[in-house]
Amino acid sequence: MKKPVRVTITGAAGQIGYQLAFRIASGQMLGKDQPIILQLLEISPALPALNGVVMELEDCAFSTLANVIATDDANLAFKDSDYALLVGAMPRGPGMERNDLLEANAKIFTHQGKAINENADHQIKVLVVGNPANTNALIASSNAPNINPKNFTAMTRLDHNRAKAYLAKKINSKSQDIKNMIIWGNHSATQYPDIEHVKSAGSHIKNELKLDWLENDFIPAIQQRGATIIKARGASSAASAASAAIDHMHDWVLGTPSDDWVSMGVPSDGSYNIAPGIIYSFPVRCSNGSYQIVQNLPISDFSKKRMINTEIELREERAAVEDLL
Ligand code: NAX
Repeated sequence: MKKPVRVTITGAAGQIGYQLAFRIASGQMLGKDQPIILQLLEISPALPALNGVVMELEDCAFSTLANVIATDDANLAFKDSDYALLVGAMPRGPGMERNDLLEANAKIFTHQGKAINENADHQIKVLVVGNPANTNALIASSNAPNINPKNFTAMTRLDHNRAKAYLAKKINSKSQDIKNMIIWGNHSATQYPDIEHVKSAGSHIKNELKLDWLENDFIPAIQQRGATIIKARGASSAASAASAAIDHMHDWVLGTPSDDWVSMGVPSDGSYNIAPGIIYSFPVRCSNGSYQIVQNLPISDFSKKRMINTEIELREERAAVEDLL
């Protein structure tokens, strides 16, 4: 067994947190040989519920779970943390405009960015799940000057996984045989799920798909999948979101297969002419605990237009919270 690592989950008593805590504690994120100390953060009114989660974690008797800390103090929750999954966020309430949501969450992610800066291990890897995920990640990063901005990422892996599954169904393949999917941009309805580089069992699939299906079925279905699930379930995606968060962290730490890449929201470095200063989803390859944006992919005019559209939304989100950066 290795030395234990500390994993912080915020919003740990919420829907996604309830899935994540058990899967991480049982070794599904970092491996069965990696002991975990879970550091769970909630707001004060949710502490009784969080204590219930802690009791259930104990009752699982996971061999990989070394300790659990449950708290409403961000400084304690991020103390010496090696990995953080920032899930807790303010949901969009009735009558709330997009900018109200941005502002409410900006406060949470400013506070947590500072707590990470002051308490966490400086090599910490951070995944932001709470929405608006890309801009929340930017705010947290801006408030953590001691941590490399590359270590703050946002989750578009759920969109990536959804797109693979949707394509596999369409062409009668298996999700695991669909490679080189890309989600560009924001985790929002402007995201661009790009199939132009996708291969199934080693062959490009672009020519098997009609433009009409792409434009009027596939792209809107992936962009709206979250809303479709809310309509069906009466609650937003939780198990699939937790699963995607685990995939994101697993691949970042342990690497991507040599014949594939994944989508991650990461600070733009100007690749593909996307403006630096925003957190934008790119195709990335991971190895030795770091990621690199896949370079030099040919981009069609069809794609370019959609990549710019989602970039514009992220720049607008950034402008709305500029004073916090
Ligand atoms: P829930 O409302 O079930 O849980 C959120 C939890 O966060 C609650 O228990 C709440 O008490 C806690 N919380 C609120 N403010 C906090 C703070 N300042 N510190 C610590 N905890 C805090 O929501 P859930 O369904 O778990 O979703 C969580 C977030 O994930 C939402 O923002 C949601 O929009 C977002 N999602 C993001 C996805 C993505 O792909 N990036 C997909 C799934 C999900 O919709």
